[in-house]
Amino acid sequence: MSLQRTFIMVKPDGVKRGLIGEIIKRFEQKGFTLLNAELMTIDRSKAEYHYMEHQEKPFFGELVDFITSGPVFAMAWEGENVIEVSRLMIGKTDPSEAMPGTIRGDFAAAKEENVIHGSDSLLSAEREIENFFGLLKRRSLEDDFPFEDRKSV
Ligand code: IDP
Repeated sequence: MSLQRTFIMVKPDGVKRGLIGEIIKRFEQKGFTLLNAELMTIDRSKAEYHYMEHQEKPFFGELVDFITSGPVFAMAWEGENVIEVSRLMIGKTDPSEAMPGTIRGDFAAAKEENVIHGSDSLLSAEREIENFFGLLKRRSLEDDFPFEDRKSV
């Protein structure tokens, strides 16, 4: 087991369809810790950097058009093996192959608009978190607001 961080993003189709709360709920219920979150509309250079490994693919232009077409909900999460576990929770890239019970299996119909992104490795998680949030100022909610204090509010 290892404590990891990952970058999760509700894509414009997921934001439009009101799925932010459902997605946060699944990650919280699993026991992961939300480190940072922001609703933002990203420019093409941030989107191109995010999807740099797909630069040569025929769908790259459409992918960048789509991800910049409206607000996304960007999040950084922390937890044990969160990179691999969140990929399991998200499901396969093509929603028609994603298992029921996964986010894409339950909510998405097409791979061009598949609701959610999750980092696929430690290296990409680090790069993606930095691209969207810069260096995280806040380590976790627990550091700013210990659980003992929360109970007395
Ligand atoms: P992932 O999001 O499951 O990690 P990747 O292979 O990294 O999948 O692809 C990034 C995103 O590019 C996918 O989530 C999907 O929205 C889009 N994509 C992947 N393959 C295709 C394709 O063949 N046509 C159009 N879009 C695609």
